[in-house]
Amino acid sequence: MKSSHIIITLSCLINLRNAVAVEILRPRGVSVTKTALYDPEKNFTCFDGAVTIPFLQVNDDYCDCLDGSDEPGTAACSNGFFHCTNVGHQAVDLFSSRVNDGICDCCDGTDEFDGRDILGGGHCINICHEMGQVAREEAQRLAEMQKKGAELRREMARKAAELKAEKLNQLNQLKKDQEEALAIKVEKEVIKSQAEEKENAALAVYREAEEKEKAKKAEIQKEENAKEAKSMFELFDSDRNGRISLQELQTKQEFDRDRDGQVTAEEARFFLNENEEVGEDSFVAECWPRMKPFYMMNAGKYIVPGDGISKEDTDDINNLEEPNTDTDLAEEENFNEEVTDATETEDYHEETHNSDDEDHDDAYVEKEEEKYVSEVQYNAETQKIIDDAVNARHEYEEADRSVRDVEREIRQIEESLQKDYGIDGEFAALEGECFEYTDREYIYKLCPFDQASQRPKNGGGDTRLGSWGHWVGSEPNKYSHMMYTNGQSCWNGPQRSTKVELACGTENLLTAVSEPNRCEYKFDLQTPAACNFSEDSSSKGLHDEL
Ligand code: MAN
Repeated sequence: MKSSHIIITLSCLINLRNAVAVEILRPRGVSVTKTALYDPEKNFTCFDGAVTIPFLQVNDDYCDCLDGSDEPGTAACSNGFFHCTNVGHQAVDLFSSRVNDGICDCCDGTDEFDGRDILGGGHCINICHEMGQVAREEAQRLAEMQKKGAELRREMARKAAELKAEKLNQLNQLKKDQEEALAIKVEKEVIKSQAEEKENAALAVYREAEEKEKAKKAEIQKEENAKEAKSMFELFDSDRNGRISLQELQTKQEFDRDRDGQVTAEEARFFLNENEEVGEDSFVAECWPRMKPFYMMNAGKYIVPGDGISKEDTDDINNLEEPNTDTDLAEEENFNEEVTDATETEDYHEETHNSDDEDHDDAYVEKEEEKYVSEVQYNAETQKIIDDAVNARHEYEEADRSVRDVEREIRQIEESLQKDYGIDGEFAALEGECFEYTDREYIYKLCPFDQASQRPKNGGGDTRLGSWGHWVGSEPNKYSHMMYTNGQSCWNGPQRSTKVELACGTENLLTAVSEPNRCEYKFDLQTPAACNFSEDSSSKGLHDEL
């Protein structure tokens, strides 16, 4: 059995202020707080109460207790713990497997009581004082940083409260503005309705006149079409018998629909509306409207609907002309030559010329009509009514826009007032600010309460890594982590998201960014807003074990 006891003389240092020498008798690897459980005058009962052994068997390098409590100072129990007192620094509980393993784990060297130090090549030496000194200085620095951070946090919270009060005032004012704007809108709407009622009544007279004018124009047009049709009838009725036959039409090359050089009886019949011959009335009413487009086409005109030509016919004709291949062109040239040689040539040209003129006339009429619609000259009284209505509409639109503007501002302020900016609103100051962090590949950007993004260093656009979602810190500090969600979709993966871990610091700084899982990012943000200073945390790490 190895020595089961050690006498530890502690210069018990309480913050290094009062040096008091005390002697405490306790087995190796036992903390001061557990000393009473190891009384050399009594048998030892395992902590789990299962077995009681003679005290001599404590630390005898044989594991008697299932909970390992009889071997606090040896490696005999695999589940035991060794307590390093580490006077001058922090006490530590080690797994007992680390006792006497040739590596100095405790800064006071007590875990290697046979003195071996494989790594250092000599004996373990007590370096607790030096380590404690460094730790205390670091703890002091941290405490000061946290104290300063906490002051800044208070300032941020104070400003947030001011801002909130300001926003509430603004909201009150805006609600009043909203009421006024709504009242004006209602007023303007009434004025607009009245003005438009008057305008409609005044314009009704003009609309009626317009309709009449249009009908008159249509009548004139109809008459002109009939006149044109009659003159064409005379032209085609070469035997002057008052009827137009298939044979008469077959002499007119213009009706060669398939352009094979001759007008067949079928082609002629098509233009005579499937009749063998027609009299003037049928010609005027049914045949000429069918024929006219072919005349136009052969004169190289683009046909527009109207003049008794249906939209379908017009489209047919125009579509016929489109696929004008080289062969088509050649054929057309031949055809024109033939026409020039023919006896009807003069008539043909004359007629073409005439219909050209009529075309100009049609266009003129149409233009005039349009002009009439858009540029009607109203009398002074009507014009005033129209102007009043235009103004009333304009003023109503202005009033409506004012209402919408005020409502938008109200919405923005209400949204901002509803946002959770921390216990004291301390995080509010981060809104509107953006922080960047650059690694080897990307420039990361965090705009708190807005969004997180990533931009390749060597150029390229921003990738959205998430929009502000909610606080996700676990209790008691919900405000330790932020979550930004619904970022750009990852190829074959989830939508990007970012978790921001907040730490206390004396300035707002993005200190690290990583991507622990593909398209899931972690940002580390330092900010005074995260400094929740308390006396406990300020003194943490400064005490050592008595
Ligand atoms: C981009 C970046 C990366 C991400 C991959 C996923 O390259 O957004 O952060 O891992 O896309 O394909």
